[in-house]
Amino acid sequence: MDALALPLERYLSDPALVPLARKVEAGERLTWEDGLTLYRSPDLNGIGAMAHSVRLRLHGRKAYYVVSRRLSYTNICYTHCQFCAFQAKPGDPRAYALSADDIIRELEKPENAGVRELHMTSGHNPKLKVEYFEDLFRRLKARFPSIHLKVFTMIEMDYYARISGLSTEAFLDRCVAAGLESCPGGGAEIFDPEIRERICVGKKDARIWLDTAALCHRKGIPTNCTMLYGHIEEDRHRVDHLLQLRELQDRSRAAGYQGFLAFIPLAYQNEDNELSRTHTIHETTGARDLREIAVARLLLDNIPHIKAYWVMITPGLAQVGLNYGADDLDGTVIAEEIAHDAGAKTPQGLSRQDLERLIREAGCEPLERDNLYRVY
Ligand code: V47
Repeated sequence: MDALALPLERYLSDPALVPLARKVEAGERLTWEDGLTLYRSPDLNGIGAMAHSVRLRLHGRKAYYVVSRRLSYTNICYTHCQFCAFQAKPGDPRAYALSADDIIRELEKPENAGVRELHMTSGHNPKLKVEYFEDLFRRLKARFPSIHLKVFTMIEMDYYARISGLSTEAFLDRCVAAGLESCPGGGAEIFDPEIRERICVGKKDARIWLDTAALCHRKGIPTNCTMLYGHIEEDRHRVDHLLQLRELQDRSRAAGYQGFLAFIPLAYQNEDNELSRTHTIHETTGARDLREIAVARLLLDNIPHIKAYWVMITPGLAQVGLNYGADDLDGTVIAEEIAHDAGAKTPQGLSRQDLERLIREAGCEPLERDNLYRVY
């Protein structure tokens, strides 16, 4: 069954959702107020059904995954994000910075055979300049030509350009010439300035994140986008964040660029970080995580893919997310640090077989993809 029987109203128990269901059915865009209604309605299954109908319209029962490897070239970070347990200051016994040789040696290990995407995000380490990245990317591409290089959050790109004494555009051009192919969606957190000031004081603001993403899109570099939820933000901050992403995607698309490929809701992991030491913040719950996936599918009508990131919400819930608006389980991951340092209890990686079983048991068709969603 590749469509839900209409009208969508039949799946709702909350009358406040009926006008939204009519818009979803007609392919009309949801508004700011609709976003708040989605966050406040008790009818999670109704919201899930609406999101699932959009997902079925866009992707049928296809569910994507990628054979990927996470790798952070350094955890040394001069920015102070209160939610982050991964960062280390120089002198900290945990602090590290990997050379190109270290990274190549790591990727040569047998467990990385078959990796098609190298996803690298890291700290803001003032010792790493553009020459480090050019050398790294060139050598990686020479040694592993078929591995796609997906590197830098928008905030990292801005940081490494500045400390290299370059404009972001010049930095990006040099990295692309050396082999950079796309960018992950991290670093967005929550765009609202007051919340940002409280969870990542001093981190570059929403404008920098959005402008850098727009620049990547203009240069033909696709990016992803994220939102960190489940800490001290409120419903209105999440609606605002999602609509700012939608607005940028409208502009990138209108100018003929691919823009954002996927949105990933990131559930706040609350261990070993300053934010959870200074505030009482409970782990997100399954209902909360499913709602984020569904709301994203409904509001982000111009972003093709929604990922259910099993590392942060567990493989079982990510699997359910495939029926709540998500069409992508991200990937094998292999060695994740950022969420696990902050308390994630999920496995370090999943095999291709694990991912395919999760997808099939959710009633979907597993498809191994590359970074641009071309199927192998
Ligand atoms: O940038 C940091 C966030 C991001 C915590 O693009 C935290 O395909 C939760 O960007 N709890 C890294 N989140 C992860 C990321 C990502 C993940 C999956 C897929 C893609 C993609 C991108 O994680 C960071 C930051 O925003 N983060 N600390 C924490 N305690």
